[in-house]
Amino acid sequence: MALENEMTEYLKKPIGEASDKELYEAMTDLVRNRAEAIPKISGKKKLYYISAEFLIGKQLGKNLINLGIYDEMDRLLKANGRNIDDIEKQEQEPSLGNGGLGRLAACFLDSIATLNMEGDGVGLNYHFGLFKQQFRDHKQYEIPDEWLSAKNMLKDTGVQFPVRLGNKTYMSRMYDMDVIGYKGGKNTLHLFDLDTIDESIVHDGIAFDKTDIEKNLTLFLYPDDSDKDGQLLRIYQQYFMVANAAQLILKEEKEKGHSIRHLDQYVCIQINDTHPSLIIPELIRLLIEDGVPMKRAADIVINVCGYTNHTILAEALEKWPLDYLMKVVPHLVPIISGLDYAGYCAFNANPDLAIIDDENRVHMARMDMHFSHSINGVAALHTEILKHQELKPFYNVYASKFNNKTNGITFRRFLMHSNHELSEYIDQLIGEGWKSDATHLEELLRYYNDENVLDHLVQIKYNNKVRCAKLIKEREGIDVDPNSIFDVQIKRMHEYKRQQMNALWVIYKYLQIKRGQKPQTPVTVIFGGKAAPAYIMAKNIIHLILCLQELVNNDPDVAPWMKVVMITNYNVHKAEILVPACDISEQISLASKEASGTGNMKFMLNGAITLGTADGANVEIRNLVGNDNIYIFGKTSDEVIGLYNSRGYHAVDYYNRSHSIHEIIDFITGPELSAIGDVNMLGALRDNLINKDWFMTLLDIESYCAVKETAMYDYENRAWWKRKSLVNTAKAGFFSSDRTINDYNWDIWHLK
Ligand code: 26Q
Repeated sequence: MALENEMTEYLKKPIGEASDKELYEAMTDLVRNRAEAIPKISGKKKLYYISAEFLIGKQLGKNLINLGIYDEMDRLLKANGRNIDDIEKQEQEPSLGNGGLGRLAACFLDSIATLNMEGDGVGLNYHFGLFKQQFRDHKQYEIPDEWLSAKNMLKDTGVQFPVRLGNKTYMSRMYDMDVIGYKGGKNTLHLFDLDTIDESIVHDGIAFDKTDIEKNLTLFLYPDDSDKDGQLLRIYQQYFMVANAAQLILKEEKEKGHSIRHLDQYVCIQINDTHPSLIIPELIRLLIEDGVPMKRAADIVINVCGYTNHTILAEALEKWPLDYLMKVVPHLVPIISGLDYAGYCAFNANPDLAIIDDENRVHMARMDMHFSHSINGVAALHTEILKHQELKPFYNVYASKFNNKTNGITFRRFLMHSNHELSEYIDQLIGEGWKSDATHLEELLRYYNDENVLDHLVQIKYNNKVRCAKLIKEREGIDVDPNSIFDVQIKRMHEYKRQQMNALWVIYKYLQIKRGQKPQTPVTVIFGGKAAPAYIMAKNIIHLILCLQELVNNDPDVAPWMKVVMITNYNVHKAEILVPACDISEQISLASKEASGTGNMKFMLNGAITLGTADGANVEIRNLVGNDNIYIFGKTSDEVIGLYNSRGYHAVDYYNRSHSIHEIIDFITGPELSAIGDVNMLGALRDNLINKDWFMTLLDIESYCAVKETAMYDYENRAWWKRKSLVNTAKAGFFSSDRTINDYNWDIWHLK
């Protein structure tokens, strides 16, 4: 009753008479005010998690859950003939991230607040976030994502800091969003912006004048950096983010009566990949300004900072030309040169450890490793590769700084919110203990031989597939059968993730069906993901998938047995509908290249079976569920690293040697697809697969097709499959981000 009164007060009319938009706005106000009343968490030490991305997803449903009023609100709305899902749909999803790195930051904020640790996020308030994806003529187009146009959780704090960019000083503005823990306290996500941003300079999709910092600085996440102006803009963004972070930290410390000279007693900073690395010279600069000697300043910063690496791909390890930094942050260049010189003296001029290389490029990750006390990878295999391959020179001199922190996901969003039915059924089976200690999910194994429970779980999966099929019909106009196998690959488009290998499997299966070899159960192959606007090959892969979608779904011989769906503008909200509906989770990166993956964990938790390579966290999933409950294929990371080192991989040999590979690859430019698509794009993709194939698709394609046959065959054995599914959910507790955050706190932050 209290909630109903509160709602009608905001609405000024009965619930049944309000529009969905009015209800959404009233509920958002209600959440904002409830959050206001929650005390801020305070502890011995405070963490600042600085990140270019916070892929936080829609806030309303998650906040209702964390406030403990989701079910009550759901009942109240139902009693008034309304549906909570329709109201949640009114929210625009904040487009502040790209993929795993940004989603991880969001899961971490949720867990930090839930565990009552004092820790805020610091990032940028991108007006158009990452672009919005559209498809036309089987190609990706990008348009601005106007996520700020609807009511949201941001608050203008009125706090402003002066930030020097180049030779001018700009005033920033800080917007805050409350981060409400599950039955816990409250922290803050701080997003910085400029008042002078001019959204009207964007034209023709997402093009704009890249030189006009005052108008463009926070327009987009990852503006195209294929030219110098784009690269300068990225450095401006990065410095703007950390200069604000530094001033916020010092302001808060001053308010608490702490001296900047004792920063390391009260503050820790986690550097999320290299994008916030300039926080290191910036803090050292501020300490020196305060009269602290350089060496002491560097030691304080080392004690404060921890660095997380998320990738071993060379192109993602940022190296900025020193003269670009000279233009953007002239006041930091003497500091960076000083830090480089200190390393030069300490390590006998070893060029592998130099921050500034002999081409005058500044290696951001190297600066992070010298001036942090902790360097972590994001899954066990990834950390081992960092230690013994990619970052070996640093491991040789800083072995004790290296540690692993296997990623995790928040079960509040990826089970309680996205799969409400399963979540409630789990409560019935084992109680609610799993919500505060996720390892309790193992108690589900008690039901390993309980056919009633297993069948109920199958029914929940089916219901989720019906909901997903509805989304696909509404958004993509494609009919899919909830009784088919849902085989799902949703993630950023990248050659190393090998969506192209899955597309080649579609061709393989298409040809089989055309020859009369039909699968026992029809299969629905679902893709979703965005390609970076300047990444030609990723766009070519999208093109192939969209052409296959058209060919396969319209071929009456094939469509009853296989459908292909490319989800438009894949985002967190769509993930929440796709993940609970999945039977087979595609995690098929080239071994050694996927640092961890976190989608793999979301699928596992929701009872999908992983089909993947021995890469990233897949290895840890296998160790937990055992070989009977996962499908692992392909070359190992040691084998792949060996092939790179010996330059022993030549895709063309695989193409020439195997009739089947030859046939599949040639199909890309054959008459069927040429009639649908762009022959230049398809030709470039085929050519790349035969002559370059940097991520060794053809190396693993045969074992991939073989294992997928096995998985589809096993799916027929329903008694077996439902047990595999149960084991996956039961063993997923390890991947709770609560566990990950406790590990960070124990080894790196020491917050409480
Ligand atoms: C770098 C230079 C220039 C422009 C852009 C970038 C850039 C942008 C985004 C580099 C990397 C990213 C994002 C990386 C990312 O999302 N990595 C993922 O992080 C997850 C969380 O740790 C892991 O699970 C994934 O394996 C990893 O791919």
